[in-house]
Amino acid sequence: MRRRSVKVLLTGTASDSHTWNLVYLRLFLEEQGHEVTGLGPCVPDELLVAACAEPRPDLVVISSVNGHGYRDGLSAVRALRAAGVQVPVVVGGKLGVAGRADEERRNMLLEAGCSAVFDDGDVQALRAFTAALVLADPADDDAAPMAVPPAVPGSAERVPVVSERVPVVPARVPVASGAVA
Ligand code: B12
Repeated sequence: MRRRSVKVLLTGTASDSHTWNLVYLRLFLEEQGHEVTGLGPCVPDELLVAACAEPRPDLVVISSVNGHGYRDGLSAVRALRAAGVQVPVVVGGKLGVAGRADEERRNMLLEAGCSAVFDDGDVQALRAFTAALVLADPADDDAAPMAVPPAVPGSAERVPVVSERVPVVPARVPVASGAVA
C-alpha cells in the first residue's frame, strides 16, 4: 500500500542552541502530513546515530542556523554514514557566516553522503524532497523505478546538488516532470 507520509527525524546540530528553526520545521513538515520525531537542539553525533536505530526514520533533516552548520553537518553526516545509516540525510538553514551557499563546503557535505543541502529559505525545496520520497516508497507496487541511487560516501553517482530555491530530486526517487535531474 502506498505510504502517504514520511517518518522524519528532525535534529539540531551539536553546537547549535537555536530552537525556533526546529519548531518551524516540525510544523512545516507535519502540516504536509509527515510524522516528525524531534531531537531538539545541541544534539551530539552519537545521539543522532542512536536515534536512527529502530524504528528507523525515512529521512533525517538536520537544521543549523548558528553559522557552524557546514562543520557540524559534515560531522553528523559522516557519523551517520560511518554507522551504516543509509536513509536520506538533508542539511539546511543558515549554514555559514558568509551569507548564502558556499559551494565548496556544500560539495563536501554531498561527498560525505548528504542527500541534499538546502539554503536558508529553501523550505519549498524541502517540501518537494519529502513529497518525492513518498512517491518513491519501495513498498508501493505502483512506484516508478528508482532513477537515483542512495547517496553513500565515495559513491561516484551523487544526488543532484540543491541550488538556489530549486525543487530537487532526493535519493532513490524517480525523476518527475519539472524536477531538476
Ligand atoms: C532568536 C535568536 C537567538 C536566540 C535563540 C533562542 C531560541 N530559543 O532559539 C539566542 C539569543 C539564544 C541566540 C543565540 C545565538 N545566536 Co542567534 N539568532 C536569533 C535570531 C534573532 C532569530 C532566530 C529565529 O528564531 N528565527 C526564527 C526561525 C523560525 O527561523 P530561522 O531560524 O531563520 O530558520 C529558518 C531558516 O533558516 C530555514 N531553515 C532552518 N533550518 C533548516 C533546515 C532545512 C533542511 C531547511 C530546508 C531550511 C531550514 O527555515 C526556517 C524558517 O524559514 C537570529 C537572527 C535572525 N533574524 O534570523 C540570530 C542568529 C541565528 N543567531 C546568530 C548567532 C551567531 C548566535 C550565537 C552564536 C551568538 C553568540 N555569539 O552567542 C548564539 C548561538 C549559540 C549556539 N550555541 O548556537 C546568527 C547566526 C549567524 C549566521 N548563521 O550567519 C544570527 C543569524 C544573527 C546574526 N545575524 O548574526 N540567537
